[in-house]
Amino acid sequence: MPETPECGTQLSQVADIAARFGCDGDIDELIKAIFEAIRNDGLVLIRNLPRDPATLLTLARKLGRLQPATSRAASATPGDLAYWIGNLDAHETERWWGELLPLHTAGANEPTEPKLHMMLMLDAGSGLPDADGNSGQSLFSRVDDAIEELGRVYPERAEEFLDALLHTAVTADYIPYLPPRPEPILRRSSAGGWTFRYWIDMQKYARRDGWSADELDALDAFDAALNAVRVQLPLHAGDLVVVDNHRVAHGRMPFPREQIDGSGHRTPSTRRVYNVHLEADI
Ligand SMILES: O=C(O)CCC(=O)C(=O)O
Ligand SMILES: [Fe+2]
Repeated sequence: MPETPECGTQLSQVADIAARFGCDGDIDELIKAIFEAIRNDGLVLIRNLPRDPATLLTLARKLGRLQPATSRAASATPGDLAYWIGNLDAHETERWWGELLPLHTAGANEPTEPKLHMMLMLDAGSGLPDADGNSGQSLFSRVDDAIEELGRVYPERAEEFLDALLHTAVTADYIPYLPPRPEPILRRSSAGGWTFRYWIDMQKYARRDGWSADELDALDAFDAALNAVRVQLPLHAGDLVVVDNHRVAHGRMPFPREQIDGSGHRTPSTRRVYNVHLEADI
């Protein structure tokens, strides 16, 4: 994955970050630089932001139009942070807490898929890495890289695979009360590039939807390629990642469920990531 701009400053701060981008403290120049990085690389990392939900929303509103958080509290209203920020109350959903979170794109089965997905690392947790060296490192994988990899590994079948993925619909379960959205995984963007939607357990859903053996081969090959080209990025508290959610999947490695302090006292991991979804024209 190409290098991404970084900022080593506090954000009261947006101006300081702008300076780091060589933008002379002009917020509009900063936003332009972020968009350019996302257009080029699909993602951008900004370091050392205040871990403050209001600041996150301020920056988000400069980048696009906020979409309500999927996991928001039912009682939240647009004046509440919980209406816009995901993972505000919970560390993780029960199922993925401490486990590998497979690669996925945000809103892959929702009526509106955000164009931009922002993740602010609030607290990276202080547990030691597990036996395999995992401590919740973030994972990112670009659809373009996966398709290139597919061509390398399956020079004979890549075209057939891409055709299946462009045309075979799959219904990814996510939110039971939303209408199902059976659609293919791969799409061609208007500019001629690739975009995609991807959800955890996609292979299971395709099987349930009755995909043929050849179509399942295509999906298995794509999933393997997506994972083969994924990049691990250990985020620190205050790191913000903005991804083009139509081009880049995200996930994370497992992490220890408990933190152990100097005297052997165990407490649940404090690891916590906020997320925000945006519509944006980039
Ligand atoms: O816990 C994480 O690092 C990522 C969680 C996630 O997928 C999200 O916030 O959208
Ligand atoms: Fe996610």
